[in-house]
Amino acid sequence: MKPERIDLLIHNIGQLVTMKGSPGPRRGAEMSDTGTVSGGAVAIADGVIVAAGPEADVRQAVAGLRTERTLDAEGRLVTPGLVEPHTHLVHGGSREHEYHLKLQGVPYLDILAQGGGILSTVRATRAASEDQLYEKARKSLDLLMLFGATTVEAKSGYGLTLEDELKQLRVAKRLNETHPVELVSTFMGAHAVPEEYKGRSGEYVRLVIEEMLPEVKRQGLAEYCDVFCEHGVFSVEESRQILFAAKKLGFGLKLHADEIEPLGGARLAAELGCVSAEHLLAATDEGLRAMRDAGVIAVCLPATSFNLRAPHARARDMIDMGLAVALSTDYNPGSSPTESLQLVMTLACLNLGMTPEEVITAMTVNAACAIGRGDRIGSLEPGKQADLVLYNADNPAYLPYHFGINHVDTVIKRGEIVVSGGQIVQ
Ligand code: IZC
Ligand code: ZN
Repeated sequence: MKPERIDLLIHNIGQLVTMKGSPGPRRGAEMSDTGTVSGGAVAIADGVIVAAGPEADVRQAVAGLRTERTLDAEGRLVTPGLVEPHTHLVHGGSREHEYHLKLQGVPYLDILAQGGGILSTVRATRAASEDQLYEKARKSLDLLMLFGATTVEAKSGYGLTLEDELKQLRVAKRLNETHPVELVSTFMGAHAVPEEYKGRSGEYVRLVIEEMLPEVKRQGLAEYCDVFCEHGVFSVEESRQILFAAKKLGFGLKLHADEIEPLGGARLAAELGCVSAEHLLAATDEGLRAMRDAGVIAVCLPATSFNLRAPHARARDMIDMGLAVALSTDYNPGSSPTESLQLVMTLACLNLGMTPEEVITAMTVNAACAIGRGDRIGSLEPGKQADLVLYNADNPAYLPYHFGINHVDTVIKRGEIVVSGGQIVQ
């Protein structure tokens, strides 16, 4: 339906990355097609895109309509709002007290096995009030937004009791209601075996399946269920049981798969019809082919590999095999304490062998599909939500190239300017 007026017309855009075309996700060679036009404009009404493309076409499409506000992009690069499909956003405390262990070369899983790592954050999260968790997560969400994210997935998994998991999920719900960034919630009660269940993981798995999953569902606090399928954490069989139960309850499925050891997580994600599988550093060709054939999106997390000084996911091979790849910070207090998707852009180019065009695809349309939002966000096309980012850059390659700084000038969420001149609009 044609609107009666335009709320915001952004004109004089240098390069406009539209990602228009297929509903997504983009697989393999399609990931290079970003639908970029030079000399663009975007017209927005009621938080939705009315027209996006070459400025002359957009002006023609909205001719005769009153325009409430215009924004001169002054030749800047514009992309769809970045979509962050994998974070452990809500948690208490931080883990710099373990940094010296990590620097000495103590492996991530050893720190966990000694009662640190995730379990250290579990203690801090249990001890924190809901308001404290909210305040801490809000600051991180502000940073994610300042670095260009307009939608963010957030996992629980630092409570590991029913009440503490619900507490984390309620914080994510409140953030979604109060912060400009939109949140998508994932229940991850199977993130670690809590200390009080040490040596009794089977009993904890039963608690997750019989008590936590049904109650999270009853309260409508999460859309997805995720499991840390890893040596010494949850086995492939335990992961299968949890995800199978979640699927029956109507959750979408995600899986931390083959991050450190090649356990067969990729194959399990394909078997269960997960929307995405994450990490995949150790995934075999056979596992990746199974994911491709089942349409599971591969979410790569190069900041985690960088920070753990671990091997890199084979994103180049994945794309060449025809998979759809998405990218994420994996923001969490242990393996990846960063909110910068722009740092991830650089690491994806340098360490995963991706091109800047593939990186933008992986952070927009493919990331949107990895959280079930491909119909509403991830591209700039008529009818889609008006989420976009203006950068102090001329072209996509400049973003990963000039690294370690923030290029974002303006962020627009649902048609509202929420960041301007690199600052949050109060
Ligand atoms: O807190 O260490 N990998 N879970 C699985 C994490 C990293 C988060 C953490
Ligand atoms: Zn994770």
